[in-house]
Amino acid sequence: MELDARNERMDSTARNERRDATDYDASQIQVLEGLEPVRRRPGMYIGSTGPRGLHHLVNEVVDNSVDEALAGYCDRIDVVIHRDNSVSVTDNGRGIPVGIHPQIGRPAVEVALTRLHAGGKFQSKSYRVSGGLHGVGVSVVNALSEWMEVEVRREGGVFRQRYARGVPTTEVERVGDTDQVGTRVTFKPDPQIFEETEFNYETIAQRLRELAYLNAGLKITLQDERTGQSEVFYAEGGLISFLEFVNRGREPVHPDPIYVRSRRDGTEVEAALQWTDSFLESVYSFANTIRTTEGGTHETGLKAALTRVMNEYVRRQGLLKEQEENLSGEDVREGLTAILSVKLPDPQFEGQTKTKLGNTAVRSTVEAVIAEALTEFLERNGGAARKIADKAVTASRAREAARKARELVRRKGALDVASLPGKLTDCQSRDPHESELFIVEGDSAGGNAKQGRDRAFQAILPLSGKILNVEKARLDRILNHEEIRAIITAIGSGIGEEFEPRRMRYRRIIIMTDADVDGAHIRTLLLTFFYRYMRPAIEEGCVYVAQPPLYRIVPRKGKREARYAYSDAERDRILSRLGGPGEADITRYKGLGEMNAEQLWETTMNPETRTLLQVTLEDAIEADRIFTILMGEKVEPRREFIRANAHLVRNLDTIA
Ligand code: 0RA
Repeated sequence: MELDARNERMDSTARNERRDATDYDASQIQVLEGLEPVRRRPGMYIGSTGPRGLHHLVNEVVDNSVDEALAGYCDRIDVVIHRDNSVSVTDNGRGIPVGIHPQIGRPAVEVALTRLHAGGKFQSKSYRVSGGLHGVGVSVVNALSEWMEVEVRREGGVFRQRYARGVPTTEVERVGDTDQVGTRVTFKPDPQIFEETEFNYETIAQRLRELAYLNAGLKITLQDERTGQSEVFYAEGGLISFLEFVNRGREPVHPDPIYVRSRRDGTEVEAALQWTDSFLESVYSFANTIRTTEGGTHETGLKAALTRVMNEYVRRQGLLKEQEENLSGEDVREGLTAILSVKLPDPQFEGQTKTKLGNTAVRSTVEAVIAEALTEFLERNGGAARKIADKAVTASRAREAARKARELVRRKGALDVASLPGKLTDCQSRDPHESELFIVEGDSAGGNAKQGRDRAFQAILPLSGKILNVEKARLDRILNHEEIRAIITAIGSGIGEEFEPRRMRYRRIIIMTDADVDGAHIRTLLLTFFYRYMRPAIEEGCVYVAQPPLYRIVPRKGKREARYAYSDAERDRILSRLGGPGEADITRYKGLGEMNAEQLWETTMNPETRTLLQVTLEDAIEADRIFTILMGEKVEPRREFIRANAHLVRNLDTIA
């Protein structure tokens, strides 16, 4: 959508300026009060004023356009990040109504953008996304923006209104004619509110990609005017494309995914399923395009259907012995990748993070749809059915073996704190909240860390052997691996479904590896282990990556006090401050072992001076996919990935 005529735009700007100064009346003061609470307590509405909250503004505006798409009126959304970090979201929906709101006596678009929760009252309610952090309305974004501009095309006209920090600075003005329809919202986040106002391309791209998968046929574009980067997100295959994206790097057990899309009792159920040779399950569910991380009734329905239908199948085929127990849900889901998306009126979001679907009726609806689709698939695809069933039966028997192995290990006390691994040098404190565990690559670096540490609260666990790739091993093998067992025992809070964050002996677990390829590999293996078997530790922000310096720089003149650089850019900055490269001696650290104990403490371990990267799961799907690509069996995608993302950890993490 282009602006219709340039001189029209200039005219209206001139008019607006006059109005800014004079046209304030009582109703606008009231509007201001309407959004005051949002500016006073932004966290209540958008979660935080950090990077997450900042990006939430974009999601919020985009969600409104997606609602228009869900209602069937819009098939295109264009997102532009401008040079000044303002963002435009343009859709070709019906356009926010501009007529006078009968109760309030102001144009509806103004009401929607300046009153709290006003948005939801207008738009066709049936599919309004109304849970979690989403659905708070564009007015919240308006309140938290230095300025906002809305441009509506409908009823033959182009209408525009501008705002500053949620307060209109112009009337809703008709600025041109058009035969198009749609809405464009442009906003610039308020630096008075946000710690940082710079948008991250990848963060925005990930959500838009996900939205395109969840809305087959919806075309979303992203353009970054700061860098010239741009992308088109469009998935004709919808969830099947999504599944293929997640499963890249995994070896499917059967070639064609199981796909169903069905509308029943007012709920649309869409699912794509495929088993792979992985030992892990990846189930991703969504309700009205919101990721339901905590699951809920739709996910329960899916799982119930899978377990029931697969048990019926293996019994009918005689694949389980009479006396053998039924397959458990976990057995059936081993290696399964499933994407489930439901769309329903009035979704109820519950749970700690409001990402658990609560609508009771959805459970049986989803169960029925999935059971029917899976039964039909198994009947029609004998070969695939047999492979899926064999995998579940093998999983069931292996799980029984793992249970016995775990029991044996437990009976021997190998996972108890009482039998702390000999290699662990523990700290004096018993208070997890002040205790830190450094997992250190190599015995020599481990030795330095032991000498350099503050024994009051820092424990050291050196790793000498190789770390098992947990992506390729079942639990029984993982539990028999010495290095992994040392980690489990030292942390002391169990693993997998029995993991209890409250029993963790350290609330900070710090991975400290060399800044080379081997170090990166060990770090990825460790992160994979935490991700797969101690995920709550990551979710609760307890896992960190240490940042040893890359360079030691000693000036040739003056006091010759050493400086440390953690990146090439920092090295160059320090050098230019010292007067150029000839003015200092530079050492490049290839490994932790090259630092002495004192240097290690000063640069990497001392809480006063160190930098830690906190590992977060901003986007579990992306993390899952990346872990699989990096750790899985398929070599081709791995190469491709490493080429595309040279600095991998930073892609998974946000900086603390
Ligand atoms: C209220 C009513 C109608 C559409 C919208 C709101 C609407 C809101 C947004 C926000 C971003 N894009 C949007 N597109 C539409 C429907 C009014 C009618 O019946 O024409």
